[in-house]
Amino acid sequence: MTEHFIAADPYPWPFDGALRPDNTTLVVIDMQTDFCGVGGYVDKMGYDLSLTRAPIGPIKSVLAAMRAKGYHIIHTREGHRPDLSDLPANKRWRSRRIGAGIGDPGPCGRILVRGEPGWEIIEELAPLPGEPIIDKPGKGSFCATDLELILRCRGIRNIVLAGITTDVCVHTTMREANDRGFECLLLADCCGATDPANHEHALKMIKMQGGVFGAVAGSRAFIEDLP
Ligand code: C5J
Repeated sequence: MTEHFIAADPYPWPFDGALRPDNTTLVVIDMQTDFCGVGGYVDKMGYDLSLTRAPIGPIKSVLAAMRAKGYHIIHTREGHRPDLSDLPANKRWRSRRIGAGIGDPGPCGRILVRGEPGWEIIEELAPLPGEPIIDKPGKGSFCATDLELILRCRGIRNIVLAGITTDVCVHTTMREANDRGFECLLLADCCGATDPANHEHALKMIKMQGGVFGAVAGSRAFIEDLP
């Protein structure tokens, strides 16, 4: 079978050139109002929204390119049940310390609670019918979800990661996926963190040890190289 590679750092991705629409998915992580919209969780914590909004345009372009070529697309949302039965006490306590208590009322409804306006994926990146949405109570997309089952059922082994935040939910998901044997590529300009240095350091961590968690590419090179 023909081999295809994306120009990536620290190695052309995927490692074996087995890149096809049937075995590869984009996972768009937590592009919710709570993480990049006015009045959401990240805004309530006082962070600069331009950092978590920066990837919206690049993700839009990658979504269009991958949808056009028939690749799998999966979305995730971080959030908790309305009765907060899946919210660990320490997670709630920490969020309240910084003035954005998970489960408490805010300008976009109860913060990080399923079904509330702030928890919704932003309109610009709305999932299309048929694209699975993974609801996760934690930072990693594999913990307490059916993501791995869906990937295995579809025969997916390559994962392209986009979304927010680079250093928290995207990185945790990449590490979880890597340990399960998935071949991962993070698109640098399709991610953003609440701190620019954390974003850069998160990228550097991936590239150590020959690509300890996978590889990193830019969306433009990715779209150009995508078979
Ligand atoms: C955070 C996330 N940062 N989606 N969640 O709490 O990265």
